[in-house]
Amino acid sequence: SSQKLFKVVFILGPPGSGKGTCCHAIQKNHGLIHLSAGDLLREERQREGSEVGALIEAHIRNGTIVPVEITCMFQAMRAAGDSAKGFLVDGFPRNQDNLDGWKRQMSGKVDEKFVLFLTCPTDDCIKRCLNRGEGRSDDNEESFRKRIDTYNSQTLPIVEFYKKQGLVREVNSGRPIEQVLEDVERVFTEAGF
Ligand code: UP5
Ligand code: MG
Repeated sequence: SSQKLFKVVFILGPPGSGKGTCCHAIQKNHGLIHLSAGDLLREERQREGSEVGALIEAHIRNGTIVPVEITCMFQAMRAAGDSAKGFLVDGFPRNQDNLDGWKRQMSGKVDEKFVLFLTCPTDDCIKRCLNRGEGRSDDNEESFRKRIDTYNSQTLPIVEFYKKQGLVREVNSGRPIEQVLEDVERVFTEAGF
């Protein structure tokens, strides 16, 4: 068909592993549009008149994953439109429900380039989250533990799914940021971005 495919790179990794930080750098240098699933949910939670704000907040605090119908990813991609060179999809898909919803909505419309998979020791991740200072309601020890449990049980199997397709590019993000970004840049350059 003549329909233009959206180029997509997924960014996955544990809470606090540096997904957002890496996306900011890549967005700047490569003209890709950064869509953080978590940021989109936090925006919807703050929106006046939102009917799902309380539900989103409950999931965020509890480190659980909202039903894919509530995830704002698809609308955000559509809103960005045809001018986009490609998308950095940060923190999505995180579980089988997300992946099923993604396939339903997006198959035939996207060119999945690769998954940037950030790995970072849990001890470093928790320190980063507790020191972030943005007032996030999930940046406390109890919520962090729940986020990491959800990540291990539900998100890692999604990384495995993409690994079987040969699409996973792993970068150790438990290092100084300059070193992390150097490797991340290389992954994007090698992929033709
Ligand atoms: N930092 C970054 N890199 C560093 C480095 N190399 N050295 C030292 N410090 C570094 O980084 C975290 C902090 O570490 C920052 O202060 C940074 O400066 C520093 P950041 O880039 O923000 O890490 P990131 O991986 O983006 O961490 P985040 O906390 O955003 O990850 P989560 O996956 O936990 O959060 P997200 O916003 O994606 O999701 C939040 C919740 O929303 C989920 O738990 C879930 O409840 C819900 N959600 C859904 O339900 N569905 C979705 O599809 C998405 C989210
Ligand atoms: Mg983030």
